Amino acid sequence: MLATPPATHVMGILNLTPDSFSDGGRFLDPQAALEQAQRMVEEGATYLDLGGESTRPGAPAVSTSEELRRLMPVLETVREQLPHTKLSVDTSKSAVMQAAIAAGADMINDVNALRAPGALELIAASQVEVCLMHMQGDPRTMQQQPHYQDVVAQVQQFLAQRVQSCTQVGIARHRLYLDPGFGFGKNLQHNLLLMKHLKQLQQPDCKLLIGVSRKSLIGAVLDKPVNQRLYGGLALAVLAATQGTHLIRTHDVAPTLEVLRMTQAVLS
Ligand code: 8Y7
Repeated sequence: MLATPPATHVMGILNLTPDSFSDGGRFLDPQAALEQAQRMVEEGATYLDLGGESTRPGAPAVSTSEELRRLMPVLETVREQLPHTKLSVDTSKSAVMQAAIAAGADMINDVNALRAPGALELIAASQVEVCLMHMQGDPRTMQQQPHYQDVVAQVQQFLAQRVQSCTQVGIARHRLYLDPGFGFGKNLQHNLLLMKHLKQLQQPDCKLLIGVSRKSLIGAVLDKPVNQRLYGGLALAVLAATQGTHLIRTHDVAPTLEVLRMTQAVLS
């Protein structure tokens, strides 16, 4: 018998890198970002993830000042206009975390799992939730030669160690989301194994978060370009939900919620 999984919620992606919202490629328009944020909330997103640092494979690093310049006007506008939506900020930099928390962010989504100097202590001194994501290598080089003896066991061990580092500084487990980091230093086989065995990544009192929206693992299986990966992503959302995932990070809020509601109607 399948145990009733916890309800799965959706986190809408609000990308603030210049290729997404641009005005001559130099200014990010908070009003355009707000409209997309409002659209995703109307579609049923409970969280929004705001990111000013591109973490795509091969993407160049962004300075702290540039990241803040992209993020803060949008965060302040969205915070004011959507007071009941949980706002997550996608960053690995302690200075950006601190500014985001001061501006009312509810969550820090860190693809580097709080490994920057000062990050753990800063989060411990706050009340925010955190996503700890696994990545092998760094965004510039991670897809060059991903290698594991046992990808599921190694990702599980990494996440367990990061949970321990968090609890040691006083960050309670219920504030933590764990994420295997699909596509972050993983080849297709690694990604498929992690999805098949997602449940093994659970840690007591922590939640699971996954992000697979439009990613290349879908493209590789289905031979589809990035704008035709929705159905593949929905299949992965169902597989994640049946393994107890609490939060799914996606560009496609409405269709993801539709498959989750149908899945939960059967499982509950
Ligand atoms: C993920 C993510 C990205 C993910 C978490 C993309 C920022 C690449 N992917 N954060 N960020 N999990 N927690 O294609 O899988 O969205 S960026």
